[in-house]
Amino acid sequence: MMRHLTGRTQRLLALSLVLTTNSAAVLAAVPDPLNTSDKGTSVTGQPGMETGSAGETHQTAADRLPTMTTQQGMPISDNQNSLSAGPRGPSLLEDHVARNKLFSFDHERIPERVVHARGFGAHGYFELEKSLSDITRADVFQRVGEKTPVFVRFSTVAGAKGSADLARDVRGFATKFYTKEGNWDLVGNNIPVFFIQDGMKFPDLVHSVKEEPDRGFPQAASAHDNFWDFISLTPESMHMIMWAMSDRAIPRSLRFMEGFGVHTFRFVNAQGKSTFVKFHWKPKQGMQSVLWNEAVKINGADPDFHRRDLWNAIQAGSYPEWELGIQTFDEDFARKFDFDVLDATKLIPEELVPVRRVGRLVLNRTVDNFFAETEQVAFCTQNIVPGIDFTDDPLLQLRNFSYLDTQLKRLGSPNFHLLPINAPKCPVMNFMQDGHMAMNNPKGQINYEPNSAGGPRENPVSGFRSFSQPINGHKIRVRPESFADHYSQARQFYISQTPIEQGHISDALVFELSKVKKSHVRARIVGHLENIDKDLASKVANGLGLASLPPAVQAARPTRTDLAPSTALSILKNGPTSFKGRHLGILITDGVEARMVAALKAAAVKEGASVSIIAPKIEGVTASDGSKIKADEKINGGPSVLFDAVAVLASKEGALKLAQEPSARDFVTDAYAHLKFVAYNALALPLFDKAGVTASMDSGFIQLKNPSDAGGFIAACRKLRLWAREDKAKLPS
Ligand code: HDE
Repeated sequence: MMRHLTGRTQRLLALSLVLTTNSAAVLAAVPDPLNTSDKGTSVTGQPGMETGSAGETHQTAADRLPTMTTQQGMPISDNQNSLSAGPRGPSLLEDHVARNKLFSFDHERIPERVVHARGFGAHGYFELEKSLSDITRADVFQRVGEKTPVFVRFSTVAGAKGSADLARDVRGFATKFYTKEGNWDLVGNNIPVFFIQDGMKFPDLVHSVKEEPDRGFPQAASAHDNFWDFISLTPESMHMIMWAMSDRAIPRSLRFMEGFGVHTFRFVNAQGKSTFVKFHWKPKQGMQSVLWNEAVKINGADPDFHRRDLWNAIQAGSYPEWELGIQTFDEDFARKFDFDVLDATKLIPEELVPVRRVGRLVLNRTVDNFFAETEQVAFCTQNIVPGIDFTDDPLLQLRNFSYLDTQLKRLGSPNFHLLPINAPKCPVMNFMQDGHMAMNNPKGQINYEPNSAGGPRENPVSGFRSFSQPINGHKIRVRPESFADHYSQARQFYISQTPIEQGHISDALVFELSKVKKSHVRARIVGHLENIDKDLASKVANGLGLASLPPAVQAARPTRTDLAPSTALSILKNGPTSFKGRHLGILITDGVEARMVAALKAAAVKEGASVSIIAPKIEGVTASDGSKIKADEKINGGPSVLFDAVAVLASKEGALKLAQEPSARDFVTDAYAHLKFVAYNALALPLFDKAGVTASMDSGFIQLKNPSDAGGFIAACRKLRLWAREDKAKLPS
């Protein structure tokens, strides 16, 4: 019926309908479709386009808005209706305007990354705090106080681009340093070791963890037959499995996790001397993870939990920071070390080689456009700079081929380095030219070197020179003997954990293996665990319901029991001492005491935490003094799993109503089960009664009698969880 109307007439009609059918108050809340000054609705990104200014009438705003064009710049008269033969006739192929629009739309996607598809990036800087000029000539490590721009992309590995953030998975931690001598990409993970020793096995590892090919599921989950079958036949992965089954694989926030370069790299100084180096990122916010039961629920409540958290923190000016740490050592140490420094399934305990903090990474700017930056960023391990070099780690060597190859496929052009997110911020000068989407072509007659005209020349002094490493050997396919110990460091990791963390590892193994249908695979994994720790193997066997322990898997090397526990490997032994950067959820009802809410909020903010108000209705509540308190979430959209600590402040009537609401009862039962600190006022107790937690209320439940009690509650929250509750809050394993 509206086919004959132009777009503008349609909009005006829609507006007049709103005007005639709604009260003025309702209309005020309806976003003005023509006022593009509203955040998020502006038409920008095209040269010469400006947004309208607020306060104009609809008609004049529409008249003065910039004219929409095709990609060729031709003005468009109608963006609502395609060209057809008569009002009800077929569409005409001649409609170059509609075809131009659909053409662009049809190509909006590029191939998602095969691994690390789901990611989230942010800009920031790296500031050098200690000069490393004695051990590396890398420009980024010369001048204390100098800031180098960076882009960091965090990711999960196994899931597709649209998968949930809290999968049990390794997190990617990839940093692009835009240095004055070229881009350096440190493409690391939040776990310092890897599943495999040789890049040749990477496709098998990834195939095994991804969706099973006949059914296309499960996605973003290692809890299935293929993964555990592969792992059970790959003893070298056992150290990594200990990490992946630990709480490291379910971080509370991307801000609360460590990062690692994983491989041993080289620093090379001005004299050409090489020093081995391992890179670490230490979060200034401290480490924190979720519980598995919590992770599962977060994935349902907010699959974007991690990206939203990072976005919110940066938008609020609470910029996450990491310290860059380095472990450096020479050939002598490498020779004496119990394991091969080229083996990416091994780490060097911090107790043996301390981590030296040399600078800080600050993330202070979210992206302007997710696709242009986070999706199109192309990390390549072979992007190194003078002063940094590779080692012969066979995983790293194959990565150096794979990343460039992958970017060509994903971005479709050898000129992907010209995209702003990938372009170096220092001069780029060479005679490379042409190709897909070439934008920087040489000017003039000369495009070769040597030439008699001038132009860029190689520079043997400042240019990149590979470390002059002697190489000799037979051409062979073999795994070195020095890579053969697969269990000793897995054991060291396990015994370095607190009993609570050890319990989480065995629980995770039981959970994952219980999803495996093939019993011989389950048994084989237990056989590996016996080589790591007998008690762990028994716990898992018991959790799976095995009648007896299966035979231990034959080990290539016996497990060493003389490796000392390393404190640095535990999250809980290194926990933060503040509630800073954490998130408090306050559930309130009509009739709440406004002073109490305000005091709690103020105490949290003073600590550096953020606060969300949850209420039965999104418009908020009317407090006992008649004031209005706005809500950030409606109760069923703001479950307690989204917060680090919670409070329930209710009136008598409000609490009785909440007690009838399943999501309000879950709010408190989950807070209890997830060992959170919970503040409440006495009138809120009927909710706790109905939820069945009153009898279990322990020292983690803190009653607020007066507003002055708020500070004490926030101080208690610094512990993040009441671990002592865990044994009572779950089924004994
Ligand atoms: Fe990757 N990896 N990887 N990887 N990796 C990719 O590159 C690959 C490995 C890591 O946010 C891919 O652009 C091979 C170790 C991160 O964009 C691909 C091998 C570590 C990211 C690829 C490894 C990583 C990737 C997929 C074994 C930790 C995300 C799309 C030889 C040190 C970067 C892409 C981002 C991404 C290949 C092993 C970390 C296919 C062949 C070990 C953080 O090229």
